[in-house]
Amino acid sequence: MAEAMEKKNRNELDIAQVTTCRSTQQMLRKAAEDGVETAFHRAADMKACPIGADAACCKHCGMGPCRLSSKEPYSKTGVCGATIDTIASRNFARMVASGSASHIDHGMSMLEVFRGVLTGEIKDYQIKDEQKLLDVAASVGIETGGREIHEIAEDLYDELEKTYTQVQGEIPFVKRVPARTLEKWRELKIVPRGAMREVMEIMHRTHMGVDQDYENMVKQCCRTALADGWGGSMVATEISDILFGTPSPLVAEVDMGCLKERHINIVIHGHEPNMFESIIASANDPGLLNKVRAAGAEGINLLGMCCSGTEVMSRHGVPHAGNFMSTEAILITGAVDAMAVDVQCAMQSLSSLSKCYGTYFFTTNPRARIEGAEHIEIDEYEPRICTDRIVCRAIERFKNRRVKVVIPQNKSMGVQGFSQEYIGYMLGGTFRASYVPLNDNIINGRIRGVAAAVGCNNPRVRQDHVHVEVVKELIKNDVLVLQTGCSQIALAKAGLMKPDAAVLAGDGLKEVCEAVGMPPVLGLGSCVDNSRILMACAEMVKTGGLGQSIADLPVAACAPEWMSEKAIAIGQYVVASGIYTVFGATFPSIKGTRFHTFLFEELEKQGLGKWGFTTDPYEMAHLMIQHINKKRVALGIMGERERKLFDMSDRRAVESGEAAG
Ligand code: NFS
Ligand code: SF4
Repeated sequence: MAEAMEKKNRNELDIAQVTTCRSTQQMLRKAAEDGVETAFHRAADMKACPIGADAACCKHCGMGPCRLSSKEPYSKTGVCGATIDTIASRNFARMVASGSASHIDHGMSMLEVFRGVLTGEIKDYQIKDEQKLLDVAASVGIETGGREIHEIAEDLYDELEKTYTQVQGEIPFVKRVPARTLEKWRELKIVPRGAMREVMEIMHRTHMGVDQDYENMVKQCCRTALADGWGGSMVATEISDILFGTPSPLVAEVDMGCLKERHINIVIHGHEPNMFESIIASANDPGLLNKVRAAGAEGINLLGMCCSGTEVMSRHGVPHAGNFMSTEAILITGAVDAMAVDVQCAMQSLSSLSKCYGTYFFTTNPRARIEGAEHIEIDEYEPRICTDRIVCRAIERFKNRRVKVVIPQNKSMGVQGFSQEYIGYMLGGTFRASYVPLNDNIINGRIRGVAAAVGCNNPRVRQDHVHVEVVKELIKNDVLVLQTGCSQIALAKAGLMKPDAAVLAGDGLKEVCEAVGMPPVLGLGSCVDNSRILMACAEMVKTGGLGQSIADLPVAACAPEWMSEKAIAIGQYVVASGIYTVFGATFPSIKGTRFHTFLFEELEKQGLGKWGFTTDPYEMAHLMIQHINKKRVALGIMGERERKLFDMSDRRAVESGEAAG
């Protein structure tokens, strides 16, 4: 800690202004006493680079780097003559490539585990959900009638591998895309061939002197992002369900109050569920539990954070300790005996911060080592070697705890673990799972529409504030909200995943929630589980009455506090799928440039969705609601009273000129 204390005196953080998470607030106060810093401090110290924020710089070759002015008339170009639109679209495309590649590679890892299970080389995991296997196989055209499960599974593996390796044709899961939407993609030539090919092609096109037409670049952004949403991410979700079980609702606890003083606290933070699944087995191993007792601990307390946490909470009810901007704060409790990460969203600072508090910090994935972390690499063929070792090391830390333990006493319970399948059962009944009741309730206006609220935290945004406020405003206006990732955890901490949160909903949505006994906000899991939201939309189109394509649905999406390139990839595939998508925090392009206008207006005119932007949660909610209303009008399902209200708010929007984002 001394080393940290020597750092120059930093501006005092206005703690209540940087986060609304009470546990994180408490830990930030403790951080000040302890003299340690977090991303909140660093964000306050480091002003975001204004040229970078506008995506107006290029370092794609040695003639540059080139910095363009973000002031009109935007006539300045790079040394090679590249315009602001070319440079911004290339920067955007590389974000899409990196974000998509992250989900795609994650999906590939899951598929590799699946292959290992099928060959019998991996014995620690099995096919757990045969029904899901059959459903997924049938959805990509594999014959399932009268065949052995194993045979079907092998065919499914071969088919899904094409998601990655295929060089021509269409990825397998486009078979799940509503016909009209797919037709549109074909017309625009944005149907993904194979994920590897699409990512490779973006890297090629963004090289100096290749694609210098922002419209053409955006096409490849769509194609690559779709290879994520309907490809890599969807494979990750479906294979995880097949191997570890499709989630169905259960009660789970969230927040740092889930830490237990007399237990060995192990936090798993990252994205792939397999390491987590294995450590659950380790934590129940009788031999290891003997060691736990011998160490004087009352047990092992496994906790998740970030997306793998959300995923495993959805499947098994493992408590979730917090979202992205709480991953540093939880170390400040001193209560974490071990934190293990795999891939994505693990800040490098976790390594030095864990040293300050004597927490043992582990990396486990060959792709992601962090200086100062102890690397215990997971071997998918024998995952227990890694996870047993992490448990043993955590026991050692417990015996040698030297710092004072301070556990914030905040904890919230809620219902988690919805899936697109379960939404069908919940509304339609177990024996006739169906989206008819959902569509009916949308058509009769009890539910105005459906919104997805997803994505990260960002230290430049007051933690959880925008997530919580936008969702409250949506449900108040009868919009059913589907959630994943850090956004889901923000709402869970705020208590919105309890069925009695329905009192916060508008009368129509409240009536539906009370009849079914569901919360107005449904958590679907991790960021790759955004593919469940795509499937729910496909199901709504298939069920009928709400138009022919996803773009017709009264649906909108938002990522209020995004920070990662993965979020941009997700936004792009959601837009390409036909959905209006509003981002908060910041947006990597300059309003008024042709590239920006293309993303925010032109894509919709082509029959896809479009982007939107605002940092204000209420404006965000109302941009989404207006869009949902616009779709309701087009579908002819807008009631008279609503139509009048819509006209009024619509006029105001036009007058204030914010409709374009
Ligand atoms: Ni998804 Fe953001 Fe990370 Fe998950 Fe959280 S920060 S894009 S929500 S943990 S990936
Ligand atoms: Fe500058 Fe063009 Fe090179 Fe980019 S590609 S660094 S804009 S010269």
